[in-house]
Amino acid sequence: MENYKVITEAKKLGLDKVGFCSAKDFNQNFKSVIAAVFPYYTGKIDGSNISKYCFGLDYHKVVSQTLSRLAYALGLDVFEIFCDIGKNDDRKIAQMCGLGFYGINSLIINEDYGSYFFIGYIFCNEDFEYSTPVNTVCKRCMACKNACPAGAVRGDFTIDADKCLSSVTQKKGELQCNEIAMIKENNSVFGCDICQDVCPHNKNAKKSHFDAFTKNLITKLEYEDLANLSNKEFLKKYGERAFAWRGKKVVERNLSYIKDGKSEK
Ligand code: B12
Ligand code: SF4
Ligand code: SF4
Repeated sequence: MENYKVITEAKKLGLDKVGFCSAKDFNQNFKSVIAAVFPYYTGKIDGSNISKYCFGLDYHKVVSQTLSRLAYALGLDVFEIFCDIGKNDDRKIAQMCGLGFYGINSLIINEDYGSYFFIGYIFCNEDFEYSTPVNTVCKRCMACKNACPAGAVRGDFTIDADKCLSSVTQKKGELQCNEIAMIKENNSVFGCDICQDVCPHNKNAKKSHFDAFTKNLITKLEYEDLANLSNKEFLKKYGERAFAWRGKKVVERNLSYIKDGKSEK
């Protein structure tokens, strides 16, 4: 299949950055990968206590619906769509597809959207002219390493996922004292954006043009929003949001730490 056919159909769906690589290193059952970026930045919002990637609708659904439409428009019959699931390394695929470079914060960054984008892709059996992988890296200013509240940014393009606040906020069960303190200090109900917010590549990041990520945003949660909801009601109210995927208990727990932290002051 000609690359331009994919590029043209992708543009109609709002996908302005797509790339192609061989599937050989990622999935033996397919020939090629078509990857795309899904920007989610909505501009500076004060007072939020959840991560930017959770402001809009759940990206897993948005990405898979958009890529399903693309696969349909291209007439693909055998294909598989991924975003954030499965054992594939999404960042490696994006880099191989020419969609961005590695940051010290371990994320993939590009000139247009900084690092505020999701990565989604289609495995298929078409032949393409493959993109040139991006072999540059970020500015290596180390602002992310210095700002990380968990000391999780190692400085070699990897992070210590166990320490990472984003991971802590998503963990089920009881948290350690230092983890609770980190949630309180950073007012983090779900996710963490610190190593992205300080990155110079994000200074002029373009805003998202996807309605799903720019309309009906939830940028802040209060303990009272959840307090009287049953699990079923929680899912009804927030089920389409990415912060809901670990269930009500995790979000409520984090909110309770923040609420307690405030009353102590
Ligand atoms: C597990 C996971 C997490 C874990 C661990 C993250 C991590 N960095 O490993 C936690 C919960 C902490 C997490 C947090 C976040 N995540 Co996450 N996460 C994933 C997931 C599901 C798997 C990642 C994984 O397997 N890591 C383990 C190994 C592979 O990572 P690693 O040790 O860092 O290895 C890298 C380096 O070795 C590097 N590398 C290897 N060789 C070389 C050579 C050179 C020269 C260089 C420069 C680099 C390099 O490449 C490897 C990755 O490609 C991916 C989706 C997927 N399936 O890929 C999303 C994904 C990485 N997450 C994503 C997002 C958005 C986030 C958050 C921003 C969300 C938030 N706001 O809270 C944070 C960011 C934290 C951070 N600084 O990384 C996006 C990133 C998009 C982007 N622009 O890069 C992804 C790709 C999901 C998606 N499809 O959009 N995440
Ligand atoms: S997401 Fe937060 S805790 Fe995790 S590496 Fe980045 S700054 Fe550190
Ligand atoms: S803050 Fe600096 S070191 Fe960290 S990813 Fe951005 S440019 Fe690289």
